[in-house]
Amino acid sequence: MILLSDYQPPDWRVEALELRFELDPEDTRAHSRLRVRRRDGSAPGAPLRLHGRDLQRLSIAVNGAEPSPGGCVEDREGLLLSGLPDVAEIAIETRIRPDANTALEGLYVSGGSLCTQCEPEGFRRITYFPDRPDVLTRYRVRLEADAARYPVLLANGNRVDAGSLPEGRHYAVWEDPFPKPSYLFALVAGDLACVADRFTTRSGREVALEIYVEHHNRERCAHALASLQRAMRYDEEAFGREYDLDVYMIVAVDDFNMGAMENKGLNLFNAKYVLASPDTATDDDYVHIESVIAHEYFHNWSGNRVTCRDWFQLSLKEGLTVFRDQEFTTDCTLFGVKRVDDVQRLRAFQFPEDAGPLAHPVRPDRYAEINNFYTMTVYEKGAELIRMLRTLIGRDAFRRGLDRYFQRFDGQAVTTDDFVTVMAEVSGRDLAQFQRWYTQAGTPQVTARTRFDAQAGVLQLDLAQRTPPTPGQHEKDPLQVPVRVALLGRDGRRLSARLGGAPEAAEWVLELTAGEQSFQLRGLREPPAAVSWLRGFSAPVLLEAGQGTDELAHLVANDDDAFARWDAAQTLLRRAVIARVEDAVDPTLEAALTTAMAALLEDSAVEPVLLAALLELPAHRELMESFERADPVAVDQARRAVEQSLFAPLAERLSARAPERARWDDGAFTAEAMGERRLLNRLLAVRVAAGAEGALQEAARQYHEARSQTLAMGALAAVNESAECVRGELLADLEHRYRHDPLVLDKWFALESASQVGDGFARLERLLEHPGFRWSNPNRVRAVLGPFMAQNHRHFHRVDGAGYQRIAGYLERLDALNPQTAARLVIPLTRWRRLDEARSARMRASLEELAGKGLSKDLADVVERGLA
Ligand code: HT7
Ligand code: ZN
Repeated sequence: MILLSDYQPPDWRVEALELRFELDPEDTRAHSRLRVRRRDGSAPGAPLRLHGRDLQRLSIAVNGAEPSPGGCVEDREGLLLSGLPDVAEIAIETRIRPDANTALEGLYVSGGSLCTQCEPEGFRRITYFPDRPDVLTRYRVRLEADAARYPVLLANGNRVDAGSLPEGRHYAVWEDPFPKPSYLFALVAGDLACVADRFTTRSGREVALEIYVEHHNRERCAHALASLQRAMRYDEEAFGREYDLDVYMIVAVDDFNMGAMENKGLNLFNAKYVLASPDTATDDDYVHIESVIAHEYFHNWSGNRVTCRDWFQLSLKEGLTVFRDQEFTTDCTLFGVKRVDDVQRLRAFQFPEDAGPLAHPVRPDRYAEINNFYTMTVYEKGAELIRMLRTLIGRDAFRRGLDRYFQRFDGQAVTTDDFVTVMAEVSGRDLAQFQRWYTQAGTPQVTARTRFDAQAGVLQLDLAQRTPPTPGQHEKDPLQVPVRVALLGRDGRRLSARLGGAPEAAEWVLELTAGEQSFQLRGLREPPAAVSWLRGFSAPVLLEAGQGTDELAHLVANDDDAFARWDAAQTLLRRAVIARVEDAVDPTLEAALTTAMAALLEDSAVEPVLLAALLELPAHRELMESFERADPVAVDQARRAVEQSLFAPLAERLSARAPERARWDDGAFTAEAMGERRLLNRLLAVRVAAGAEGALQEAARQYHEARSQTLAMGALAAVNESAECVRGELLADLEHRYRHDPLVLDKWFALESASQVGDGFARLERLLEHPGFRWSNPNRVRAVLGPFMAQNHRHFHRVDGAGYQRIAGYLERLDALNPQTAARLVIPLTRWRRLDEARSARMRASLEELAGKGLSKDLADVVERGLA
């Protein structure tokens, strides 16, 4: 177990690093030359730790001589060199086999290319080095390879030399002028097409932009390139950050464990987040590509120029960069509905994590395997903390704080405390209590009640907070929670009032800091008809305000805050589903919901994209969190029953509100067109779910006539739970058309594995035998196993436990190839505590059985925490 409290600064600095690679998939030689210097103040005689994993060491020399056996000791971590002078030059030659590397960490083969993934600890699989983020150095890298097989040779920084070598080989030399930690190192060698453009920074520097893909994909890069240019401009305008090298390169690879990687000047991307054309990518894909491209680009400052001191500080770069990419997508692409999408994701994925056995603070204080801490908590909750800081200190101070942070810590490896300290400095606020958000796990539960004194014109708001215990943290302290509120009058407009001594306003941020606290809004001339709570989702909490159906319906009809309006609808919908799960159908509530939805469908002022979100029921994953224990199949059925009962009476209105399909079916990447398509698809799905007459035929027509993939996929998603033959026909057509296009085929895999109709086990087996499926490709494995566990409740949660057993068997097999992917996919099996007793016991048994199988460190870590 690695503990934050054990952190010690490095004893040695690496002043410079030269690397020379003789690249070959079966036998790569890495020659490394490090100049190291004992750090001032380090313990006298402290040895130098060089991490290394699965390396074949061919030679090592210290200042030109082989070290004595006692001076160079090999252990589980790598090499320990002792007796070194204060300055030394270390030369090491290692041999690695990229073609045998199925873990996809370090140097490996994808398609015909050689590529690397070093974050967090992949560099130690390439060569011996102090592989920790607080050791920064300058890299000079020479790549040598067969010229015909690998015409493109890339590494970080700027290319300073290139040329031919005997026997058909060639070389390129790259220098990165910015000191960096080893996790940001990258190299690529391959036969790739380059799609290029330029960007002129605001200070007039010319930057070459280059995207490298397999030759047949060169037509699918335009969106990624345009996204990069938008992100670069946005970072200058919104955050004052400019790019710093002569070239910015992105390489798309098929085999990749995650979304993308921000290596300095040379990003590596999962091809899924680069390639797009209207017929092969949906609007959601376009939006994701844009946001991942932006995210990796933004890391150039938040992560690369200012990096993390240790891996406990991961949220320093990830939380801040997610916040930055969310702002970008809000301002440039999705506007108001972006917050709704983000909160939906947070509630469906981060809240369950924070309430389960894998809960951990945004800044964890211990880990067994750091790969397992790239979580929704570190990323998404981390971004919420940054957002709350901005709410608390104000936009201007926050922006000044960011400038000061980047300036003060440029070229350094720092902590989340350093970040908050700067924000406290620029704002003059005491943020000591705020720091608890970083150290305390769990989602705070906030309750809110109001009392109106009509005579005095005062509304009293009583708030209370409580954070439930999480693994290893039983007692919780109160947090600083910014609760943004407004009041709506009977006419639906906001009311003005005064909070404390502040001037009259129509929106307030209540700062809840104690366990229980009251606030008064004064000067009200009429009783508020509704309280709009937690506007913009001002804090990542579960808020329960005890509002009645009428008050919530008033918010659904009138609230001018998109999030709060949507949230009011979600509260009503959630209540309706919970009532059905508890066998207590609430006809009054369902009728009120139908009336509210009917009014929304008639209201032309509601933007299509928001209307689509308002018509959506809370996700199954989120609903499961409403119960201590639940039968997931029953929750799914209740959810579908509510959808059916709610929308069946609205069939005509739903058709009447549908945007004109032909007009919007062009794949245009504009907020307006994407909003119309989202509404089209939502209305179709709702009509199919409600059993509206002709809806299935309409879906088939939409699929066959679609020019954009958004509408084709919308039609398929709508029919995927239908037992009628139309489902089979459409899916067969998709498979037939795209069986040679892996990214589209993944969508077919996902639809097939998610569907609860027919024999889901037999179908799953067939998918795993499909010629397009490979156990060695994470995208394929995720596409087949992920939706089965997340959506195919009838099969995954079969009462006899057959679904759990099957998945455990697959994961054991996957673990032998790719531990990181196996460790992520096992997470649904750790949720056994939340299931009804029969399923709970069976899921736990499958997890226990898996635990006894001699697993990788990655998978064992999640399984053990899941069982604890
Ligand atoms: N920093 C990169 C992410 C990364 C990652 C993500 C999940 C699992 C393991 C990982 N190793 C590196 C990309 C990013 O956040 O921008
Ligand atoms: Zn990131």
